[in-house]
Amino acid sequence: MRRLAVIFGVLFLAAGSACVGREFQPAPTPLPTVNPADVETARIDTRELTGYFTSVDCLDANGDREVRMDDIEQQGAPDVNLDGESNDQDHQAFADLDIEVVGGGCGRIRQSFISKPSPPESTCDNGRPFVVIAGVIGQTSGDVLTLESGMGLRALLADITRKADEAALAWTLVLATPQIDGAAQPNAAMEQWLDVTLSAMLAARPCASLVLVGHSHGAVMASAVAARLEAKGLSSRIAYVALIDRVIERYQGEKTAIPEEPFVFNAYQKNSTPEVRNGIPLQAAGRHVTDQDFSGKSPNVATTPGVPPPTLIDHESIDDDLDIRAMIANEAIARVQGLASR
Ligand SMILES: [Ca+2]
Ligand SMILES: [Ca+2]
Ligand SMILES: [Ca+2]
Repeated sequence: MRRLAVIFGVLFLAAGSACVGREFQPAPTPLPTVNPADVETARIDTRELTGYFTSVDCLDANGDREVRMDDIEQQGAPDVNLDGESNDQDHQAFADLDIEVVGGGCGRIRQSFISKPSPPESTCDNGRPFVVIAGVIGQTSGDVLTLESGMGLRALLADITRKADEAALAWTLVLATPQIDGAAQPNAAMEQWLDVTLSAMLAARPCASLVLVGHSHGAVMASAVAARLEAKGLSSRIAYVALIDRVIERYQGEKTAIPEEPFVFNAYQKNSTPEVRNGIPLQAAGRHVTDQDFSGKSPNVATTPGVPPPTLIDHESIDDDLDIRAMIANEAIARVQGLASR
């Protein structure tokens, strides 16, 4: 019943945004925001994962246009310690949170998804290494609930979870957009949100490491968040960062920070027009960055019947490429295993 209601809601919202425009604004409908009890299913490529979605701008419970810890205490916190409930330990993680929102009703856009751990009972006590697999989709994709958005990045995340299963690693998946719609500074707000939630997840599980991947603006977010975590002394917990065609055009958060210590794979291409839609080498001297230019590569992507793939890889297809996805998934899990065996 709940699922039906969600599907109906999505159809309604899709119809509303496409046809109704500004003349008619339906009354704000409360969304399930962070409560881990509001478990839903997310389709991540061919995997169906249970977890819950967050609409960060909808968390301003007291309506003062700031999302802070006192709001989180009223609304329930994301289950960042992954024990299956929203409790005080989760609330404490948000002690320094301060996200300014535009106000006037929340935007009903779901900006992040956190899956339940797999396997569910995994803790650091059982000796099994744990990895937080976090991915940020590209800028044009509004809602992480929408199946049509960020398909390549979702498929990459599914690849990484399958590799983690093969390697007998426990994991949790985090999927996010590169902006919090409804925040005064959408990109910077998500940098803060992911910083807080991911560092809390790592703090709650001393055996956990982090894999962070992103495409387009999601890649800018991934590098910015990795740099923030490093500034908190967490660089030894970051197993691997993969940036896929990192495009900074119109990104309004932290565009220049690249972490010093973690391994960063920067995959880019130069075939798209205009030129600002191409990734660039980071040439981050002194850092553990590997730049790789895939401009000469024919895309190895699933095709729609009757629609030929582009001759050369471009900004839209680079995240879908099966070869690049396999490279990243293999390297990510190898790095996690390398950290775990230290
Ligand atoms: Ca507030
Ligand atoms: Ca909890
Ligand atoms: Ca794509």
